[in-house]
Amino acid sequence: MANIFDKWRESLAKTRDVTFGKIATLFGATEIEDETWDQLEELLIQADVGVRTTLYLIDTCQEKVDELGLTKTEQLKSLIKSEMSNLLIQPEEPELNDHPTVIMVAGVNGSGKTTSIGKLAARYKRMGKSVLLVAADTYRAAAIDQLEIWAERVGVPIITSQQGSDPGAVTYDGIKSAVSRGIDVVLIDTAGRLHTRYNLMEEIKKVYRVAEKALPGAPHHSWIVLDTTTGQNALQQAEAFGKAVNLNGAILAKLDSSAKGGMVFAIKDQLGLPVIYAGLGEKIEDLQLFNRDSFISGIFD
Ligand SMILES: Nc1nc2c(ncn2[C@@H]2O[C@H](COP(=O)(O)OP(=O)(O)OP(=O)(O)O)[C@@H](O)[C@H]2O)c(=O)[nH]1
Ligand SMILES: [Mg+2]
Repeated sequence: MANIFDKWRESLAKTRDVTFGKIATLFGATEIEDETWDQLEELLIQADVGVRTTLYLIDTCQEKVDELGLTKTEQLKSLIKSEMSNLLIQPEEPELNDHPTVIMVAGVNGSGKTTSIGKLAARYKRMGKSVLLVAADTYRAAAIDQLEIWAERVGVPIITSQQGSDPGAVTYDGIKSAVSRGIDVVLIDTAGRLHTRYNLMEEIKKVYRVAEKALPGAPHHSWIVLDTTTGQNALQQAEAFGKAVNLNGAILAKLDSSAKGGMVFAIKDQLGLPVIYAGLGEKIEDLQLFNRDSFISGIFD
């Protein structure tokens, strides 16, 4: 366990050093003053927590400070940590009980979809599940190659089609193939698309409809991959994808290379989505179940 904790700490170094570490220095043996709240507000916004979530946190903490009669900033520190923790959901490993369980992965260009799928395939395989990858990013030949490399590396089968072909068709074939082969988990890699491009968002809706046609109830999970380095922008992306398709979770990629880990707090607060997995590095085992406690202590301490 110590290992996992260290890994989170190490991956959160940028977020801690650039932003939350400064918040931690506000807390000491001093008295809570008006200025403390102003500084806290400013630092939370700088930390990509987002204006709405920041104001919510400040309000809630101010109320509790009055209610409990707290006077010292060090008391405020544990209060804010626990209120921040309340903004996060501790996820459990998603249920993979449907045979097959179809998981659709979407997001903007370069957010980390294909890499996250490769890591998820390895994770589920380690859990004893049979996994099939579907290359529904048919825009670029390189995208298909990239997923093929992951399939080979992890040792799982893959369904592909020609570059430029219909992403719905390969999705359909992939799910049908998984059903007939008795596969446990199907991971569908979709093309990166800007959430502002109408046609591309219509296309992903179609891919979802095809999945449902291939297997009623599919996709069982639909996750958006958010690049943590984009901070608050990622929220607008998630909102737009959520309007197009029925998302039930987020994967936070590149937490290790971002100073903007504060955006995590807004995901549940503003979008109602749980963060299920987090990318803590480049290695195959670096996609981990989001850990609320490790996250909070990793950014502050
Ligand atoms: N450090 C780090 N790098 C990551 C992580 N996840 C993805 N990357 C890197 O981010 C880059 C883009 O990842 P991809 O998986 O290709 O992203 P994508 O969303 O599939 O991209 P498109 O298919 O082009 O839309 C690659 O260089 C990955 O190695 C992570 O958790 N940590
Ligand atoms: Mg990709």
